Amino acid sequence: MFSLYRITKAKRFCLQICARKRFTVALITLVVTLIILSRFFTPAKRQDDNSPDETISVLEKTIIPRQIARRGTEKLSGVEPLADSTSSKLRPSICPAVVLMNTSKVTTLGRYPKAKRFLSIGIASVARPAGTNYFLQTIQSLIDNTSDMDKKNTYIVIFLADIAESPKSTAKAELSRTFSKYIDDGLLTAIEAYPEFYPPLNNIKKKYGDSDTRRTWRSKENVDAAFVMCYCKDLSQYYIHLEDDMISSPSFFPKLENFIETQSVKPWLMIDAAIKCSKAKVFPTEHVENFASYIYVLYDESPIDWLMNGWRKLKGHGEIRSPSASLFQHIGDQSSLAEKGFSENLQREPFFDQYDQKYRGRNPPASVISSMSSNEGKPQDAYEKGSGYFWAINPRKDDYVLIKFNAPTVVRKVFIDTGSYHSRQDVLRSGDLEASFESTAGEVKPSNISNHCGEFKFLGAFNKGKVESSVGESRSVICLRITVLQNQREWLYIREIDVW
Ligand SMILES: *[C@@H]1O[C@H](CO)[C@@H](O)[C@H](O)[C@H]1NC(C)=O
Ligand SMILES: *[C@@H]1O[C@H](CO)[C@@H](O)[C@H](O)[C@H]1NC(C)=O
Ligand SMILES: CC(=O)N[C@H]1CO[C@H](CO)[C@@H](O)[C@@H]1O
Repeated sequence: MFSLYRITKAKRFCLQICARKRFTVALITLVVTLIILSRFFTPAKRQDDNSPDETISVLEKTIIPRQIARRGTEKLSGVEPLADSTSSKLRPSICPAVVLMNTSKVTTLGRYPKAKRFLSIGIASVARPAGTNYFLQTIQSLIDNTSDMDKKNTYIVIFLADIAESPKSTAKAELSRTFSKYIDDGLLTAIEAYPEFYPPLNNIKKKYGDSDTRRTWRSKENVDAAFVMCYCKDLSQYYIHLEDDMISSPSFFPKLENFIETQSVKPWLMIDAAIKCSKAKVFPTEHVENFASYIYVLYDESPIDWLMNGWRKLKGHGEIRSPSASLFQHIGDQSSLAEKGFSENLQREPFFDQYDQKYRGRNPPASVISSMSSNEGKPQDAYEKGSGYFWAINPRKDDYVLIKFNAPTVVRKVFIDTGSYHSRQDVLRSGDLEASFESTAGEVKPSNISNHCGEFKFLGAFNKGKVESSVGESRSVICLRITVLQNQREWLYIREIDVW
């Protein structure tokens, strides 16, 4: 009885406790739900003060302009109308409305493009100390190294990002004087921002031991990048974010096109068209607006290259993808940040893709074979148009790569480059380039390396993994041969065989 009473009491006690527990859980759930719902139904509080959440208020302010922007783009003309690629999924964005970008306040030289192209190149430029500038050279090189056909599929947008008026006027005068034809053609556009776009740039929080001026400089660089990205986000399929002190590789457009086509891992967020200095990033434009918003929000946290790599990692695309040689080379020795001063040979690309015979189609038809076995690629790949290469295992003395022309051909010059970003050490340490010629009598002496090339004559020795040789013979060449002169521990990455 006693025990029964005890049990019943205990049970009742438990019931009370449990009921109270259940009530508490229900109450907490209700409160949490209410809090969550209230977030949706009450207007978010404005934050006009300098609270750390300033960026959120910026986002709120820009969602509305974005909706206007969308309406503004509905009636575009052109073959392929410009359209907001993410219009079905509204995401917070810091990008100003297209209607605003398409005013003389922002588009100050040239015009806001009408039709979508393959590529847009965005360059943010600020004046450097002592009047040094590189952007004219950068634009000149982009123009010179793009074929007329590819020019019709490209936009170059230069953002004059100084706050002060006078450097912008000087830059505009120089651009008009040098490139008026391309501005009129719609290839080149110069843009400017308006002060409201910029969050506070002074008293940036202390970090990394950077000086005040450096913190301001790197923070502004992030906002500058966001602005030009916003401008370009709807202009093309792919976007390159380029610094204002770079030159391009010859035929960089088809090279880039080829590199994009051959991406084996899809989708991708960002690829590096130059490695050493994070100064030429390529994005599919559907990611550009998100990326611009991301660097804008974190503008005072880190330098732009850290943010770029951070984004890649956060998105689970940590792997850096790059062509085996850079398509852009850094030329600026004088930073726009005065305290960085002048630095000689800073951040030069060790593997800059300086040649383009493959892309210009001179490499005459030939079959390419090798005595070495392959880690990746075939010997032919290093010779054919495209970003292919031949990565050979264990080069030994007397190993060779043999190029036999389908028909004997007069050769003016040969260039061969070995090594790459993917295998920096794998250059030909010791090797010769040779050629065999059609003899005047027409007879061909067979040599040991079959294929009936005839006797070989020395053209040049490899130096730092490269050889360039003018042939200087009027006789037609039957074969070219790369011969390995010494065993080497490193493998051999043959990236480029160009024949003029
Ligand atoms: C930009 O403005 C011009 C002139 O007002 C107009 O003709 C053009 O359609 C506009 N372009 C876009 C993309 O809004
Ligand atoms: C051809 O090969 C043989 C044996 O493999 C060698 O003794 C000879 O020197 C080679 N001749 C030439 C021209 O390389
Ligand atoms: C092949 C070609 O046109 N190359 C040009 C690339 O750009 C540089 C800089 O403007 C020129 O010097 C090259 O001639």
